[in-house]
Amino acid sequence: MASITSATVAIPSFTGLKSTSSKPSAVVRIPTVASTSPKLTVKSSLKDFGVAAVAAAASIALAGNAMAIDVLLGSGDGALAFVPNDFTIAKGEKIVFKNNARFPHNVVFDEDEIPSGVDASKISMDEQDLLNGPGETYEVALTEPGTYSFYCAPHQGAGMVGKVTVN
Ligand SMILES: [Cu+2]
Repeated sequence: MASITSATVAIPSFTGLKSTSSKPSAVVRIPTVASTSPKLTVKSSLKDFGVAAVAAAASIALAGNAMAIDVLLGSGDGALAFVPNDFTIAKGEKIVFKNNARFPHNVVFDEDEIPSGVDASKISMDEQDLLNGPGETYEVALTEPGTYSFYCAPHQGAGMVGKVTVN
Protein backbone atom coordinates (compact mmCIF):
# COMPACT_ATOMS: atom_id res chain seq x y z
CA MET A 1 0.00 0.00 0.00
CA ALA A 2 2.89 2.34 0.66
CA SER A 3 3.91 2.43 -2.97
CA ILE A 4 0.35 3.17 -4.08
CA THR A 5 0.10 6.11 -1.73
CA SER A 6 3.39 7.58 -2.83
CA ALA A 7 2.50 7.09 -6.45
CA THR A 8 -0.53 9.33 -6.16
CA VAL A 9 1.52 12.30 -4.94
CA ALA A 10 1.46 15.01 -7.57
CA ILE A 11 4.80 16.55 -8.41
CA PRO A 12 4.13 19.71 -10.39
CA SER A 13 7.78 20.66 -10.85
CA PHE A 14 8.74 17.42 -12.48
CA THR A 15 5.57 17.31 -14.54
CA GLY A 16 6.35 20.73 -15.95
CA LEU A 17 9.85 19.74 -16.87
CA LYS A 18 8.65 16.54 -18.44
CA SER A 19 6.25 18.37 -20.70
CA THR A 20 9.10 20.37 -22.19
CA SER A 21 10.99 17.22 -23.05
CA SER A 22 11.87 16.81 -26.69
CA LYS A 23 10.41 13.32 -26.86
CA PRO A 24 8.06 13.38 -29.87
CA SER A 25 5.68 10.54 -29.09
CA ALA A 26 2.80 10.62 -26.68
CA VAL A 27 3.93 7.40 -25.10
CA VAL A 28 7.30 6.00 -24.26
CA ARG A 29 7.63 2.27 -24.24
CA ILE A 30 10.37 0.86 -22.10
CA PRO A 31 11.11 -2.72 -23.10
CA THR A 32 11.96 -5.13 -20.38
CA VAL A 33 15.71 -5.53 -20.16
CA ALA A 34 16.80 -8.03 -17.58
CA SER A 35 20.30 -6.59 -17.27
CA THR A 36 19.12 -3.05 -16.55
CA SER A 37 18.26 -2.29 -12.98
CA PRO A 38 15.47 0.23 -12.22
CA LYS A 39 18.01 2.59 -10.69
CA LEU A 40 20.13 2.66 -13.81
CA THR A 41 17.08 3.26 -15.97
CA VAL A 42 16.02 6.25 -13.93
CA LYS A 43 19.54 7.62 -13.83
CA SER A 44 20.01 7.50 -17.59
CA SER A 45 16.61 9.01 -18.31
CA LEU A 46 17.40 11.94 -16.05
CA LYS A 47 20.11 13.07 -18.44
CA ASP A 48 17.34 14.35 -20.70
CA PHE A 49 16.06 16.82 -18.17
CA GLY A 50 19.10 18.76 -17.06
CA VAL A 51 20.57 19.58 -13.70
CA ALA A 52 17.51 21.27 -12.22
CA ALA A 53 15.39 18.25 -13.01
CA VAL A 54 17.95 15.92 -11.52
CA ALA A 55 17.83 17.89 -8.30
CA ALA A 56 14.05 17.77 -8.30
CA ALA A 57 14.04 14.07 -9.07
CA ALA A 58 16.50 13.40 -6.30
CA SER A 59 14.18 14.99 -3.78
CA ILE A 60 11.29 13.03 -5.23
CA ALA A 61 13.22 9.81 -4.75
CA LEU A 62 13.96 10.74 -1.17
CA ALA A 63 10.29 11.52 -0.64
CA GLY A 64 9.31 7.95 -1.41
CA ASN A 65 10.25 6.73 -4.88
CA ALA A 66 7.22 8.35 -6.48
CA MET A 67 8.62 7.85 -9.96
CA ALA A 68 7.65 4.20 -10.27
CA ILE A 69 4.87 1.92 -9.16
CA ASP A 70 5.00 -1.84 -8.95
CA VAL A 71 1.97 -3.85 -10.04
CA LEU A 72 2.00 -7.54 -9.19
CA LEU A 73 0.79 -10.06 -11.74
CA GLY A 74 -1.11 -12.60 -9.66
CA SER A 75 -1.99 -11.87 -6.05
CA GLY A 76 -0.28 -13.27 -2.99
CA ASP A 77 -3.27 -15.51 -2.30
CA GLY A 78 -3.15 -16.92 -5.82
CA ALA A 79 -5.90 -14.93 -7.50
CA LEU A 80 -5.64 -14.14 -11.22
CA ALA A 81 -5.44 -10.39 -10.70
CA PHE A 82 -3.35 -7.27 -11.02
CA VAL A 83 -2.37 -5.90 -7.61
CA PRO A 84 -3.32 -3.08 -7.43
CA ASN A 85 -5.92 -3.21 -10.20
CA ASP A 86 -7.09 0.41 -10.03
CA PHE A 87 -4.54 3.13 -9.34
CA THR A 88 -3.46 6.66 -10.18
CA ILE A 89 -0.03 7.87 -11.27
CA ALA A 90 1.63 11.01 -12.54
CA LYS A 91 2.28 11.17 -16.27
CA GLY A 92 5.68 9.83 -17.19
CA GLU A 93 5.84 7.71 -14.07
CA LYS A 94 7.02 4.20 -14.76
CA ILE A 95 4.72 1.25 -14.16
CA VAL A 96 6.56 -1.98 -13.44
CA PHE A 97 4.35 -5.04 -13.96
CA LYS A 98 5.98 -7.94 -12.15
CA ASN A 99 5.24 -11.65 -12.32
CA ASN A 100 4.17 -12.83 -8.88
CA ALA A 101 1.91 -15.87 -9.04
CA ARG A 102 0.04 -18.15 -11.45
CA PHE A 103 1.98 -16.93 -14.49
CA PRO A 104 2.33 -16.76 -17.44
CA HIS A 105 0.76 -13.34 -17.69
CA ASN A 106 1.02 -10.38 -19.99
CA VAL A 107 -0.14 -6.77 -20.16
CA VAL A 108 -2.29 -5.51 -23.03
CA PHE A 109 -3.93 -2.07 -23.09
CA ASP A 110 -7.45 -1.95 -24.50
CA GLU A 111 -7.34 0.18 -27.65
CA ASP A 112 -10.93 1.29 -27.01
CA GLU A 113 -10.29 2.38 -23.42
CA ILE A 114 -7.22 4.60 -23.58
CA PRO A 115 -6.95 8.34 -24.30
CA SER A 116 -7.50 9.24 -27.95
CA GLY A 117 -4.29 9.57 -29.89
CA VAL A 118 -2.48 6.94 -27.88
CA ASP A 119 -1.39 3.88 -29.84
CA ALA A 120 -2.26 0.80 -27.76
CA SER A 121 0.31 -1.33 -29.56
CA LYS A 122 3.11 0.98 -28.42
CA ILE A 123 2.33 0.60 -24.73
CA SER A 124 1.21 -3.05 -24.74
CA MET A 125 2.94 -6.37 -24.85
CA ASP A 126 2.06 -8.46 -27.87
CA GLU A 127 -0.98 -10.63 -27.09
CA GLN A 128 1.15 -13.70 -27.82
CA ASP A 129 4.07 -12.50 -25.73
CA LEU A 130 4.10 -13.84 -22.18
CA LEU A 131 6.01 -13.31 -18.96
CA ASN A 132 6.82 -16.90 -18.04
CA GLY A 133 9.28 -16.80 -15.17
CA PRO A 134 9.06 -15.63 -11.56
CA GLY A 135 9.87 -11.94 -11.14
CA GLU A 136 9.86 -11.18 -14.87
CA THR A 137 8.77 -7.62 -15.56
CA TYR A 138 7.19 -5.45 -18.21
CA GLU A 139 7.73 -1.71 -17.82
CA VAL A 140 5.84 1.11 -19.44
CA ALA A 141 5.55 4.87 -18.90
CA LEU A 142 2.33 6.65 -19.91
CA THR A 143 2.70 10.29 -20.84
CA GLU A 144 -0.83 11.16 -21.98
CA PRO A 145 -3.24 12.02 -19.13
CA GLY A 146 -6.46 10.04 -18.93
CA THR A 147 -7.72 6.61 -18.00
CA TYR A 148 -6.35 3.42 -19.46
CA SER A 149 -7.84 -0.08 -19.19
CA PHE A 150 -5.58 -3.08 -19.53
CA TYR A 151 -5.84 -6.83 -19.23
CA CYS A 152 -3.86 -10.03 -19.17
CA ALA A 153 -4.65 -11.81 -22.45
CA PRO A 154 -4.56 -15.38 -21.06
CA HIS A 155 -6.69 -14.46 -18.04
CA GLN A 156 -8.97 -11.67 -19.24
CA GLY A 157 -11.92 -14.05 -19.10
CA ALA A 158 -11.06 -14.87 -15.50
CA GLY A 159 -11.24 -11.19 -14.61
CA MET A 160 -7.56 -10.27 -14.73
CA VAL A 161 -8.14 -6.68 -15.76
CA GLY A 162 -7.04 -3.31 -14.45
CA LYS A 163 -7.34 0.44 -14.82
CA VAL A 164 -4.82 3.23 -14.39
CA THR A 165 -5.52 6.95 -14.26
CA VAL A 166 -2.70 9.20 -15.42
CA ASN A 167 -2.70 12.78 -14.14
CU1 LIG B 1 -2.63 -13.39 -16.24
